[in-house]
Amino acid sequence: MADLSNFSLEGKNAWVTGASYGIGFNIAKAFVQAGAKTIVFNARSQESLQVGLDNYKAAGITNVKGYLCDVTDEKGVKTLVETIHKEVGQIDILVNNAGIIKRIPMHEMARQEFQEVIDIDLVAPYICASAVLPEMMERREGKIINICSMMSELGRETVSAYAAAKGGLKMLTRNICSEYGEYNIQCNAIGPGYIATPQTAPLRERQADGSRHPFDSFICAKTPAGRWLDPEELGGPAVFLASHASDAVNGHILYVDGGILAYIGKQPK
Ligand code: NAP
Ligand code: GCO
Repeated sequence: MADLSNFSLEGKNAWVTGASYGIGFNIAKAFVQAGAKTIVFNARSQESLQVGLDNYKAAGITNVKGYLCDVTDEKGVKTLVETIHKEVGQIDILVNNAGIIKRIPMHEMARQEFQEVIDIDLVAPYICASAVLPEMMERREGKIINICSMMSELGRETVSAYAAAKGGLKMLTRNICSEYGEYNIQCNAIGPGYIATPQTAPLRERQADGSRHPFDSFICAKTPAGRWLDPEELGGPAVFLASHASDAVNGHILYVDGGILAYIGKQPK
C-alpha cells in the first residue's frame, strides 16, 4: 500500500484569499479533500462573502470560516490574521489567490486603473504574506502559495497592469523563498493557464451570431489538449505545494497550463 501521508493536510489550517468562488474556492475544496482542519476565506463585500458561504455549504464543507476583508487594506488584513489566530488557530498555509484583471490598451488605461490591479495582484500578496510570516517564523514552519499566471511569463494586448503584477508576483515568490527558507517556510506559486472562471467568462462569451469568441478559439489552439482548464484541475497541484510532500520545493512556479508554455500552437486549417 503506497504511503501518501506526506500529501495529507490533516490538522492544517489554510487561509485562501478571495476564495468565494473560482480558483480559490476549488483550491480550498481540494484542501478539505486532503484533510485540512479549517479553511478560512475572505471577501471584500458582504455579497461575495455570502456567495462563498453558500458555495461551501452547497459543497458540504462545514469546516470553513469566512471574513469580510479587502486584501489591499493593510490594517484590516493584520486584524483578520489576529482574529484567525484567536478563532481558528495557527495559519499553516496561505494562498494569495484574490486577484483582478482589467483589459484596457495601456495607452488608454488611467493611472488609477493600473494602480488598482497592481495593488490587488501584487501589493496585497506582500501585505498578506507579511501578516502571516511572523507566526510561521516562530513555529519554523509554513507554506505560502501565490497564484501567478501565464502573464508571469508572457505578455498580450490590453493586460499591461496584470502582466506587470503577475511578473512581479513571480519574483516576490522567489524572494520570499530566499528570505524565509531558513525558517522552514516554503513559498511557491501556481501559474494557471486559461481556466473557466468568472474572470475569463468575457473571453468565452458566444458572439451575437452564436459563433465562438475569437479568444476562445485562440486559446484552444494554444493549448495542446485543445480546451480551457477547469478550476478543479488546480486542486491537486495546490495540495502538493501545501503539503509536506513539497518541503524541498521552494521558489518554484508550478505552471498548470495544459502545456501552453511548451506549445507553439495548432496550425490553423
Ligand atoms: P475570479 O473568478 O474573478 O475570482 C477572484 C476572486 O478574488 C473573487 O472572489 C473576488 O471577489 C476576489 N477579490 C478580488 N479583489 C479582492 C480584494 N481586493 N479583496 C478580497 N478579495 C478580492 O478569478 P479567478 O479566475 O478565480 O482567479 C483567481 C486568481 O487566479 C487570480 O489571482 C487570477 O489572477 C488568477 N488566475 C486566473 C486565471 C484564469 O484563467 N481564471 C489564470 C491564471 C491566474 P469579488 O467577488 O469581490 O470580485
Ligand atoms: C487574459 C486572461 C488571462 C488569465 C490568466 C492566464 O485576459 O489573458 O484573463 O490573464 O486570467 O492570467 O494565465
